[in-house]
Amino acid sequence: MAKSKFEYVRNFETDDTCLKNCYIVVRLDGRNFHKFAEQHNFLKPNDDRALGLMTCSARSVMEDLDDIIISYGQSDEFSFVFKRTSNWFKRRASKLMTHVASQFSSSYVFYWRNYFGDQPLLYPPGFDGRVVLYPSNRNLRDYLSWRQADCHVNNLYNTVFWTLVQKGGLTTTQAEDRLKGTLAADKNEIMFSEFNINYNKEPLVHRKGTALIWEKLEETVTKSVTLPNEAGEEVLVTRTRRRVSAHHCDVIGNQFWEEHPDILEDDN
Ligand code: DGT
Ligand code: MG
Ligand code: MG
Ligand code: MG
Ligand code: MG
Repeated sequence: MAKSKFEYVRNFETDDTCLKNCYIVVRLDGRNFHKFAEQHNFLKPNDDRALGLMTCSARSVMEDLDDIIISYGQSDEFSFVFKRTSNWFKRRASKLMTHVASQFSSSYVFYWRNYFGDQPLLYPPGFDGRVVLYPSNRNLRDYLSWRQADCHVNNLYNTVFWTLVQKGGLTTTQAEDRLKGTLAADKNEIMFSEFNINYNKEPLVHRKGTALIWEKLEETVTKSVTLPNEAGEEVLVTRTRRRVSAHHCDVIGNQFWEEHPDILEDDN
């Protein structure tokens, strides 16, 4: 069929193919969640309903899209890592990012009630997305370490800040002044000596965030087979299923990566 004279407009599309051999990371972040959290009465500093819904939505992204090997989330953000050999949507950055963002956003709304019950969703939340390429395992691990370090720094600050306000009776301005210039050790000390809180015993999900990975499960089931002209027979069948599992642990050190050697592909 002859091409229409309009066909040339296709050439205005730009090539956004992600460089080969690189891990493709898509990071989403809630739009204006400071306000969203206030308006939906999120508990401070951590609302487990909100964190649960984020993780549930990330799970839906991993299960419904191809080639995501690990994802990591904290606060109002989640990062999704596509395997370096992925050829999903010909590695087009805009396709990958928009599929992740839309699947995540629609899941967030779809599953809202499961986590927030009677708290109504007052307006449609949005998430921004970006794509970053990491060419080596070291770079990818450093990326995830960076996000987990961010989780730690923010959670330590928020935990002591809201303790000073909620338990210590300070105003938010007073708590801010009190924490100005303090180091991590000072914050730990304030919580321990004044409120008898050992920060290291605070929930791991708040201190470490959430890593989602694929876990292999060996499943043995009995299956009845009927061969032609024979009586039915019960046989044991072993099959491998995979499912997404959540981990609230350190991803900065080596242990996690040694325990899950399948996540990263070799650098060479
Ligand atoms: P943005 O990302 O530039 O559109 O603006 P925000 O407001 O989303 O800022 P961001 O992403 O830097 O910070 C995340 C906000 O979400 C932060 O203000 C606190 C809020 N948030 C996240 N998780 C929780 C939670 O569990 N409880 C409460 N109270 N707030 C939370
Ligand atoms: Mg921001
Ligand atoms: Mg945000
Ligand atoms: Mg954020
Ligand atoms: Mg289409």
